[in-house]
Amino acid sequence: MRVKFILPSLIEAGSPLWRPIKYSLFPPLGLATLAAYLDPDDEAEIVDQHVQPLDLNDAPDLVVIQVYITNAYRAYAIADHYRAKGCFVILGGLHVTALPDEAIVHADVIFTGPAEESFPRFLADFRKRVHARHYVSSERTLQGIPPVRRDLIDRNRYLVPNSIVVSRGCPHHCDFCYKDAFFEGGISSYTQQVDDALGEINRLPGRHLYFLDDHLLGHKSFARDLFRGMRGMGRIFQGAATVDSILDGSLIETAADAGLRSIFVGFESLDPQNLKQSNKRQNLERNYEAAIQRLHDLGIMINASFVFGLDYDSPSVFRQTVDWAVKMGVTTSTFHIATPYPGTGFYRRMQQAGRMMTSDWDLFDTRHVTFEPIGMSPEQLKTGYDQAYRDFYTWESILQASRFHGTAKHQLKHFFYTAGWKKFEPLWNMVIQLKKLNLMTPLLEAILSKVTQQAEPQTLAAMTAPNPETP
Ligand code: B12
Repeated sequence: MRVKFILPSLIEAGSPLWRPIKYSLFPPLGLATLAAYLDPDDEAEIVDQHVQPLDLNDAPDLVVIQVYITNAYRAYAIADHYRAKGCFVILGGLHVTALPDEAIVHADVIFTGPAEESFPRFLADFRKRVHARHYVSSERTLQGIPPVRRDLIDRNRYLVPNSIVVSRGCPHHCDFCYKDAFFEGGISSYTQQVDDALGEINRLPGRHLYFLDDHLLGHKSFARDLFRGMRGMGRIFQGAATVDSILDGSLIETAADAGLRSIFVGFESLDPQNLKQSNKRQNLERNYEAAIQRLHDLGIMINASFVFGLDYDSPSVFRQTVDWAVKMGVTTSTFHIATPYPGTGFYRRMQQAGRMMTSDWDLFDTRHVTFEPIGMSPEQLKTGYDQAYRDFYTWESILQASRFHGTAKHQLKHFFYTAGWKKFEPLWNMVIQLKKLNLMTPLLEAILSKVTQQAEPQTLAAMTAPNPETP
């Protein structure tokens, strides 16, 4: 059987918002996970439209398409094309789970929820030609899953070919998060066996790993055993976690010891009323500054996530948030315009209040305003968001945030990471054109490599300050 797995582009290549480096970070792990359930004599290929052209002239026996909200229209068009040619097309992923009735019109079969159990069940049915029209994930487990088909991924095309997930979901229930809808009807947070996760890590070449888990510290005992197992493996890694898990116990030290060097933290809002309304309890009454200090003391860089446009935000939120992030020495910030995703509590609230402004899914990329904010106009929200990005990534802000980091090594590390992400776009584009992006991975490793906080007399400020002796 010839099976073609497709990740349609999340954004039209060449559009003004297209950033090649952003879309060349990670390979399509979900599709490579599914490919592992094929038989050895099946022929499989994965096409990621972010990094390669999609040839539509073939006629595979089975076309498997991953649908996110912002690639939904492209996914449906590709599905319609293949179905018109008589190919069998199946659709799954977050957006299909949120809106199955919309997706089913474009598919022979749809899948809702994670598919580690339903996809192999479908494959068995398909081979017998007795498939159902809609497969719902019934059992939630990662135990005994086959190794991800990384052989189908062209590592040269990605900056972070070693992305990995060892758990699914998260124990919290923020009302803007997709997770509760995606994992509906079963447990919404579960992990691999520690030994399986360590085995997968061992199979990955190189040093650097990026855990794409929603919350890497979400299951304390699992995370502790994982990090203990990773100690001495010589890995350096990045991941995501919540404020409370960083402040709680000594798990974060164990993670740092295992090689954690940079972490994505959902601060989301500096306003407790916004956090409360969004059910982001894990952030409420937590000391953000203490969490940041702890991470910096461990030499862990921070990618802080913030959401704008929640009900208690006024036009001052943008400047306040950027100033705070720069003052705290946050290395990179990811800003989002609050986006009510179908299937979430936030979406239901906005719909009930008649505040949804559009259902053009292309706009649900957290860069456009899709609902009526109440503390400012939609235009203010959009311009304030754009300005926040510009303000955070000025050279002045980058240098100012660097100064927060005690030692020169730390300051340089921060400086190169931030500047590398936002200021060297032409360099990234060139390497992507050459299809040799993974040659840059050692550079990333070098920046992330172990630096402990210790007093060093020379700081970046001193190193970059103009020398009064030179004319
Ligand atoms: C990697 C990633 C990306 C990559 C995407 C490309 C890629 N290579 O995957 C990049 C960096 C480009 C990206 C960008 C963005 N992302 Co993103 N991203 C992720 C992340 C961290 C991991 C995805 C992953 O690999 N998961 C692990 C695999 C195993 O799971 P999976 O992909 O879901 O696949 C499983 C199922 O979905 C299912 N499945 C999937 N497809 C199909 C198809 C069929 C036929 C079947 C049977 C099954 C099936 O089977 C798989 C096994 O169970 C997720 C968070 C997460 N942990 O999932 C966020 C996530 C998907 N991103 C999110 C967001 C918000 C964004 C951005 C909008 C953020 C931003 N403002 O920049 C942008 C999108 C920009 C745009 N224009 O749309 C949200 C999506 C919310 C939503 N409701 O859609 C998520 C869920 C993060 C979050 N917690 O909010 N992202």
